[in-house]
Amino acid sequence: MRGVIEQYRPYLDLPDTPAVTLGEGSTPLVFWNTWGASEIFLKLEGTNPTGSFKDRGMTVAVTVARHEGARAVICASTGNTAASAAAYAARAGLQSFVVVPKGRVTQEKMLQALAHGAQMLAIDGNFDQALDVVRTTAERHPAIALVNSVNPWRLRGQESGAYEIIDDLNRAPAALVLPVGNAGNISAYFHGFRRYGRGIPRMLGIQAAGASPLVAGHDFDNPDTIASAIRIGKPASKPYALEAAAVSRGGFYAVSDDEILGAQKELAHGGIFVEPASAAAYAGLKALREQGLLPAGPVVGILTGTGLKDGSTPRQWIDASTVETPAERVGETIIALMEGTGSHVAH
Ligand code: AN7
Repeated sequence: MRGVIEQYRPYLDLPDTPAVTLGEGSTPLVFWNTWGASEIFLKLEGTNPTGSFKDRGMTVAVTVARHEGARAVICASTGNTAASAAAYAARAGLQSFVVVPKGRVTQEKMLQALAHGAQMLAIDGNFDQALDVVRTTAERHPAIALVNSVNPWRLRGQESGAYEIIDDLNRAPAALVLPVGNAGNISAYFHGFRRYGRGIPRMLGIQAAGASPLVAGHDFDNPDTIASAIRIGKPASKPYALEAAAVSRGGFYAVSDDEILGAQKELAHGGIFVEPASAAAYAGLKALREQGLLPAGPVVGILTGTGLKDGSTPRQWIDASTVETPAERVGETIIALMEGTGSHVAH
């Protein structure tokens, strides 16, 4: 694990300064299945050091912040940016401040940020309002670097996902399918493919139906979905995202919370555990397949974060399947379960 900066420094136009890195990037691109003429690959971004794709951009943003003399970093977050910012700030010896929508961030993500020493500030409001607050704060205080994806260095780092896919497939895929919240990632991938100069896939952005401003064509004042990471009603990178979809002949599609949960379960039963926001990408792949909208050739789904970051959602289907049994009856209980006979509860 060399880290994004060492791997791709010539593409990043960075100042000559040591990298703040945790060995992010180089994530697995897993062949999943053949669907008609499409070969489906899934990129497991949950294998990054803090469990999400945010680390690709954070290594670059925090490297530059430290180089420019910042004393602290600040971000608004639905959780993953917070965890990543806190970890990279800790690595760099900087303070971190995280503004979150109160009660709307998973415990696991809060725990991560706090473990790395972040100061958490919870506001009565949603992500979009939190982002407004941190933008104003960073403008007024030059020693505090804003590390949301409105920081161009974040997006430069996230472009590395596109470079890796081309390096792995030895060509650009026919389509890229990814979940969209603030629309930073889809913008970064688009610019990454463009910069790498080996072709641009159709950029297909998936939003949760209750938070789907790019599908509906208007902002959402009260975004609502089980996928808390992408509960965002006013995407900051909207203009870039619209350009990405238009230039690549892609588009934006909405999936329901039920489709997201079904996709999460299907992936888990295939060995891949992701959080609901990431499952939205797979739900999108399935919906596009149904509608005959997947092109022939390699199609890559970006699974943005690990399932361990949101225990609340899958717990509903996990609790039902644990069998209590006396130790001496474990063997016979298993045999009975394998044969599909007998009671699950061997008391
Ligand atoms: C798992 O952490 O916005 O469209 O504050 O955590 O680039 O915003 C997270 C977003 C997809 C959407 N998947 O990416 C935050 C935050 C996961 C995410 C997205 C997020 P963008």
